[in-house]
Amino acid sequence: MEMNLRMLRLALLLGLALILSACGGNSGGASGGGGAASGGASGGATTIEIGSDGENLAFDKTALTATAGQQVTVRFINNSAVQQHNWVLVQGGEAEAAAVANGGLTAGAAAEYLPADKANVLAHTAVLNGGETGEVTFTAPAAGSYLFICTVPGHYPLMQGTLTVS
Ligand SMILES: [Cu+2]
Repeated sequence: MEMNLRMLRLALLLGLALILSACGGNSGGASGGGGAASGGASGGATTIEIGSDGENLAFDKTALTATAGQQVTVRFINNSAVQQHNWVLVQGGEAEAAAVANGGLTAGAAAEYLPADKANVLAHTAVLNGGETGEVTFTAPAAGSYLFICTVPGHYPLMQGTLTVS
């Protein structure tokens, strides 16, 4: 019985995947494998991949999405050969993000360029050297817009993006 249900669920997922790949649209957001109304609880876990944009001081994606309460893993790939980067998700707006970046600057490399006061740091990877990949898993916060930044000195003004939680 349990086996049949599993197979049925798998078949449904495969069917959904086929439909999604067939129509190519992405209107539903990026909740990987969640399934629209069938899942019940707050959407399945999802993994988001993001990188730095080569040697530019930029992320290769500036818009990410998640569902409130969803378990999110961000896999951040430092595509630069020489620059260090991190990925830091901030609670608040531009002012809070600037404060986190400035606090990180003051705290320095030994503190992973993170401020002493982490009240507005929702999630962060380690500081990654060129070519490294780091992951952080967190629970998506309440619906809203959240800035993500790199706090390696001098990068914050250019390395920003928005996580939209719905
Ligand atoms: Cu950076």
